[in-house]
Amino acid sequence: MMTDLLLKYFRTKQQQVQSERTYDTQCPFCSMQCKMQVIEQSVVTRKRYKTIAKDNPTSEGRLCVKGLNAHQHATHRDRIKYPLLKVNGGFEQITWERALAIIKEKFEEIQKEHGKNAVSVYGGGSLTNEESYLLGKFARVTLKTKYIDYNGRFCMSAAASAANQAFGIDRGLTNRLSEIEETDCMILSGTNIAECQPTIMPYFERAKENGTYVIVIDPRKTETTKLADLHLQLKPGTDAALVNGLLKVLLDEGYTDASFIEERTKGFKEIEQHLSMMKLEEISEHTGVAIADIQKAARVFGAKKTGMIFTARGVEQQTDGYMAVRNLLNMLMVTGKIGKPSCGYGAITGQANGQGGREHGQKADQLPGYRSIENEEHRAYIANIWGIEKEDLPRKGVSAYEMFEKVHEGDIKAMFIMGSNPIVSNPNATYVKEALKKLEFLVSVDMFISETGQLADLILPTTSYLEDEGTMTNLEGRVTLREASKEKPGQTKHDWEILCEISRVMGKEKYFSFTSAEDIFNELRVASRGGVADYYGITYERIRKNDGMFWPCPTLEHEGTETLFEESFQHTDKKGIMIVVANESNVPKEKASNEFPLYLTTGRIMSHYLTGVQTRKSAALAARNVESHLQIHPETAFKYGIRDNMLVEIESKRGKIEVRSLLSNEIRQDTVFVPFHWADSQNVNNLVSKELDPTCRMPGFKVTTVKVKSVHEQVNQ
Ligand SMILES: Nc1nc2c(c(=O)[nH]1)N[C@H]1C(S)=C(S)[C@@H](COP(=O)(O)OP(=O)(O)OC[C@H]3O[C@@H](n4cnc5c(=O)[nH]c(N)nc54)[C@H](O)[C@@H]3O)O[C@H]1N2
Ligand SMILES: Nc1nc2c(c(=O)[nH]1)N[C@H]1C(S)=C(S)[C@@H](COP(=O)(O)OP(=O)(O)OC[C@H]3O[C@@H](n4cnc5c(=O)[nH]c(N)nc54)[C@H](O)[C@@H]3O)O[C@H]1N2
Ligand code: SF4
Ligand SMILES: [Mo]
Repeated sequence: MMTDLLLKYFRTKQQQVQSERTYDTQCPFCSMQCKMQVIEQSVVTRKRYKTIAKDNPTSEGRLCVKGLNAHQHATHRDRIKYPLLKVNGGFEQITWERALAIIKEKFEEIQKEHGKNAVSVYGGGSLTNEESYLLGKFARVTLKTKYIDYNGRFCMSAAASAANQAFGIDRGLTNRLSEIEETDCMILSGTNIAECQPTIMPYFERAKENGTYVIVIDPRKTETTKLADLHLQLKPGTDAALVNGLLKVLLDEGYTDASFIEERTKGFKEIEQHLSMMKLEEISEHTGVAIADIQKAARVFGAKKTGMIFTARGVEQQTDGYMAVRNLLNMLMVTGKIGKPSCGYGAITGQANGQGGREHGQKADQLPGYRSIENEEHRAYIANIWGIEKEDLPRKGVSAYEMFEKVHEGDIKAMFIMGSNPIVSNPNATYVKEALKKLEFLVSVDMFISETGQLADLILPTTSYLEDEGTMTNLEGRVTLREASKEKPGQTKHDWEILCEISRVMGKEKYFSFTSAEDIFNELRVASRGGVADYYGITYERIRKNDGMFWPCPTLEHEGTETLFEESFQHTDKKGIMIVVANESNVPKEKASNEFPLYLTTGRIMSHYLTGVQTRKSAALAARNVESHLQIHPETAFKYGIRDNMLVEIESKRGKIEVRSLLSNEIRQDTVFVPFHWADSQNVNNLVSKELDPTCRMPGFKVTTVKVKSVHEQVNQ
């Protein structure tokens, strides 16, 4: 009796929390950048974590399942905590001193033999603004290479180029989130917000409650398309043509805003002429959308007083993604539904810092503040801030995927990757893997040994969203401050510290003498001053005080700009530019054939994030989906002898993968869908073609033609 009581007493004692600490931070995943608090409880020798939401103006105190479980990867035992060197095919722990010495030696040796451009840099949209800025500076000042690009090329490049060309500025949302609730009509094209930015949903749900008419364009039914009053379930890759159909109805039936077109835009005449030759029958045939539905969508959008258009990767990740988005922007301009309350455009940004990461210089052709590396004035301004000669600034390089072509061609011999897993995220992945193997020296800076890391010669351990402080710019264009304060695990270093230390050993210390993220931000502010993405008036103190600040914000007195284009567009003549868009891409898309009869489209599911390196480590998230799947219509499955939950081989011209079938009525019969969160034999990018959009260099992730067969049958044959 006594022993039982004693045991009980000790057990309760053990279970008691010995101490509790809290860390305020932001979710590391999507562009909503939900604010959160991670609670760490120490119980005897073990630590337990849980995440709770924190109120803020964007996510209004909500978190989705990924955010709630993000601590599971950040505190996972697989986090790398020391520099790792590849020795005889395995990794050995080494000191930072040795790692830095190796980097210096290899980079210098390769550059001496093959020129400065033989070393390349590859960044990512998870990096803070400070780190994105510094990575660009590191490439241009420390390495003096022109070869730098980042994973945002696969993410925001089509929408960004389209908005830049049409409006003169690329900021995800042109107006406030709250205006969504008040708009009369909206078009959601190729965006699955319910699974990809779940905490934004209440804005759209409230719009529905207020009577907003919702038109969605997606080849699949998703949680998002449930919002729809009208779903245009088009054939993948035919958005540009579909929008021509919508425009044609708008023009033919007089839904245009003549005074807006006249006063605020250019290019209408050419569009009018172009559309006069088009036939709705042909568009309907090409897109698979009924004429009546095209007419209905156009008539409702045209007739309503206010309207907004949202796009994401469905319409953008195409070899004519730039043009397809331009056509949707044409629609806003002909109807005068931009620059007014509850009217506007939203490119739903993807990654945590997908917005800020595309503004401050990790792009091949870009300098901070959205400046151009080919513009002499811009070069002079940045060279002056950096204290170098303008002539020493490299020129523009090539896009992310094209860097791997340069590796195959022998121009690039080394690569420094910070925050990306290109083997899984690039199209034509087998070719990319071969390129990475070909490199003389590959460095991966990551929290984990990713699939790309496995091929690296050196892996440098970085910090996570719990430890690394810095600013991020969310999907609204609001600059937020991630006040991460947890102590760094093991010998990890922040990305910005790593860049400073490599620059130091390579003799460039004076350009990288930063002691904090805020220090870097203060240089970024000046570097961005006068640029399109002007952050000069934003300081850490002002961000804290105002719950984030919108750019452009040119002075310390300026309040920040929530709504764009109220008076004029950003081009020097203040006009918005419309252009004629062809029904079909200049870069031909694959067409279903006898050999490859189905369209494959790729994308995301709720519980995993991008190449899955982080979310596959989280027990709670992995449990929801342990492996990839092929979403296929039951009739199509029947035709190919595929039953539910069966291993299926999917083959394109470029390769094969094997995933399990998931029969579903929610997809077109000529189309299948596979998420891209898994690697190796489930890496769907082994199937995707290398063709790029000629304007923005976006790959066509959303259309590949494939054949499918059950693996089981094959064995029996
Ligand atoms: N859960 C989760 N959330 C995420 C991410 C994640 O990996 N997982 N990633 C983040 C990032 S980086 C990004 S970029 C965003 C992406 O967010 P989204 O772009 O919304 O996500 P996707 O699943 O890639 O594609 C969206 C939709 O496009 C549809 N689609 C496919 N082909 C076509 C087409 O030809 N035309 C049209 N109109 N639609 C088509 C798909 O059926 C899909 O429903 O999500 C962010 N949020
Ligand atoms: N088929 C197909 N392919 C696609 C897409 C698609 O829809 N279909 N979408 C594309 C899109 S939109 C995107 S954004 C890309 C993304 O593709 P990737 O760039 O490969 O993105 P992640 O999977 O996030 O890889 C990030 C890596 O960086 C690490 N990491 C995370 N945070 C940090 C950090 O702060 N610092 C450092 N140093 N490392 C960090 C992670 O552990 C992970 O290994 O994929 C693209 N590829
Ligand atoms: S994944 Fe996006 S919506 Fe979900 S908690 Fe993180 S930031 Fe918020
Ligand atoms: Mo993305």
